Amino acid sequence: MTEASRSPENRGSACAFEAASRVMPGGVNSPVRAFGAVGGVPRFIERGCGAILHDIDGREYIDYVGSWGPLILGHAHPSVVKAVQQAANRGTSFGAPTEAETHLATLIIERVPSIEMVRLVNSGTEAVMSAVRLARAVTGRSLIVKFDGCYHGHADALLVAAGSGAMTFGTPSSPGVTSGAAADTLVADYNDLASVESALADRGSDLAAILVEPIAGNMGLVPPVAGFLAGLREICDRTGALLIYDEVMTCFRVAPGGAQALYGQKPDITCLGKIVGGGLPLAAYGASVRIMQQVSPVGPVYQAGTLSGNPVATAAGIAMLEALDDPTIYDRLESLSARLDEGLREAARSAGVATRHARVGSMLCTFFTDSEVTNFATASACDTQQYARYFHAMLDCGIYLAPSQFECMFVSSAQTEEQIDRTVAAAREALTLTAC
Ligand code: KE4
Repeated sequence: MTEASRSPENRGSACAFEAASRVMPGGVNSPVRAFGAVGGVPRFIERGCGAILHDIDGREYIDYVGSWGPLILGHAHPSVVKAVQQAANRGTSFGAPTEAETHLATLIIERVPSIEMVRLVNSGTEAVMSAVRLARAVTGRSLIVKFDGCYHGHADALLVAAGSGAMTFGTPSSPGVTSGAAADTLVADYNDLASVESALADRGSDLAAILVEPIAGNMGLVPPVAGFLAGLREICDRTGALLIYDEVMTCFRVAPGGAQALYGQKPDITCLGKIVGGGLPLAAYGASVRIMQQVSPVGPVYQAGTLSGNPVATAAGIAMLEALDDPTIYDRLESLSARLDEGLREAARSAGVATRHARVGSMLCTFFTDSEVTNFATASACDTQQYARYFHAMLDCGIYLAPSQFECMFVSSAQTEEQIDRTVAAAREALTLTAC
């Protein structure tokens, strides 16, 4: 823990963390927020405005977490807030259909190339869990292939990590996940088609789906190498399996139509989350009409949710997607992100620190390693202790990064060139300070 984390100016967060830890596991409602990977006291946030987070000790941070991706327009975007207020004034939930859900579903279908019909749910976990169930039902098969280092939420069948070697039967990565729940999940190496082929040598006929983050964002940022996504498409076409893109993080982030639009690929089922909910609990999964007609109540695949398509969350999602129609937004995100990426690379060079950098659109990552990062094994070789020192040095400079080497930085359109330059200057100082 750095001096600043113990220092008086963080006393509020330290006290709040102690109180929270007495009533909630780890004092948080999602593990990564607890700073377990970097140590120290998580900052308790009082409010967010644009690109800035304000903590309860009165400190300000330029925010590159953006609530883990949803806040591509920054905090408290006026049109999102207004839509939420107006919706809430009409009632917060009805448990009955509303035209707003049709509106948001239509906006999604218009933007995401492979989606003809969509179901709104409450979280990315729920979207992916439902997509896997749907793929198993449509194909009548059981096996799912996922990739080591890709995260798809905390459904039992997907809390599965590779055992030894590149390809193994999934082994549960959490107590409480039974071997039965993991038995039909195979784990392959990202960017390695051969690792998928070798697993299917004698089981391809039982493959229901390949599930992939088309741009991996949960082992740091690892883009697909040339041919990887097309190769997964070919394997699915050849075996009769479905291809599921988990675009919870990437859709509307790297392009309005997500990674599938960016790379010109066509999955069978797409999972959405984060940005699509405008910062409120809303996610979705979608596919062709043929596939989605298998979902209850039209089809036999059961999936339900008390608050699915919630009117307040739906209003936020509509406002977010409509605000992203501003043709200058993605150009601004590209300009700001390129400026940041170039600055961080130069800062590492001038500090003499071995790093590798990745960027796709407004998703970026600095890996503390001297080797190329193309999968979980190479990502895992990063110096996570050096990342932790860098994280705290940046936090002390008022720069809020993800508290883990295995996450991404997200730029929002609310950031300014001045804030980007201030971030680069802080990185130069932090890298020099923590180089040893
Ligand atoms: P949620 O259930 O957290 O809404 O979404 C799960 C999920 C699914 N798919 C992808 C590609 C994801 O990145 C996520 C969630 N992302 C993490 C951070 N990388 C959320 C942060 C957290 O767990 O608190």
